[in-house]
Amino acid sequence: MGRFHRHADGTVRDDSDVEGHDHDHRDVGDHSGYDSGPLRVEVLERILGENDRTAVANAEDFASAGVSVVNLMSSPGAGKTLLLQRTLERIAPTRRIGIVEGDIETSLDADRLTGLGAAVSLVNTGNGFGGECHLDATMVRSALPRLPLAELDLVIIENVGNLVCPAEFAVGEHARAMVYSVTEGEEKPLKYPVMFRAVEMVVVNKVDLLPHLDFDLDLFLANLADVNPGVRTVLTSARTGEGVDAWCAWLAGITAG
Ligand SMILES: Nc1nc2c(ncn2[C@@H]2O[C@H](COP(=O)(O)OP(=O)(O)O)[C@@H](O)[C@H]2O)c(=O)[nH]1
Ligand SMILES: [Mg+2]
Repeated sequence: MGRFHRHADGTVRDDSDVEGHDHDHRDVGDHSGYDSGPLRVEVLERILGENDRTAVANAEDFASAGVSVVNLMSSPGAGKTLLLQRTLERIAPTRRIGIVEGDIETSLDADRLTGLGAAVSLVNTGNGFGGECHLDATMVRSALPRLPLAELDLVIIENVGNLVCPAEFAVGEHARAMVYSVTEGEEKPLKYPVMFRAVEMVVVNKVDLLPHLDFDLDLFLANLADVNPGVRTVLTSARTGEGVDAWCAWLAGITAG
């Protein structure tokens, strides 16, 4: 697997129905600036085609287990793991939760999520997956035998921290969400539109820090609406717990259908 990524060229990619993709007309970006352009496009098409076939296999396994699956993405440090700790404290007593924890190296985050009532399966992309900056469908598939899938209600995938690459790989999930920290600035939806368009929910986290920042929340929300009109948002502080119930209510509405 090489480090090939589709470029943010303004096109919208909807992976919510991975079976509906037209594999023969994939948007693989403009590689004409490279001498190796045609080769790059061919390799990229094959990588993405293989990924989508595996994503369909994952989706079939999720369907037969009757489990809902959310792909949670963000920049490094936006607060995915702390939000998931708060989430498990609230919902693991009443729902059977599995976590796929994606990191390049270490079990640090998987360790933080262990002991909170969820089954946790770690994928280190540095261990056999070339140290990739995202989870693809094959990596998620490698994590599934370590989860009691048929006994679970909901699987949450904590993707590798990265604001670009994870959005480009469907993994068979039913919904996609991202955590965005108010420390990241107002303009990132405009600079990283592929990620912000790929999700149905943006968790705007670390709102406890707002009094100490010059972050313009209204401007951020306007930029977000420019690239993804109608996307759901919830304001949270994973530190104080503010807004986490609203996030959990959204999670409860995700169905495997
Ligand atoms: N003040 C504040 N800090 C937070 C919040 N959420 C996460 N953090 C901190 O941000 C850092 C990164 O959080 P982490 O959950 O590891 O982010 P991840 O890399 O997206 O999984 C840690 O020091 C967290 O304690 C929040 O809502 N408010
Ligand atoms: Mg984390």
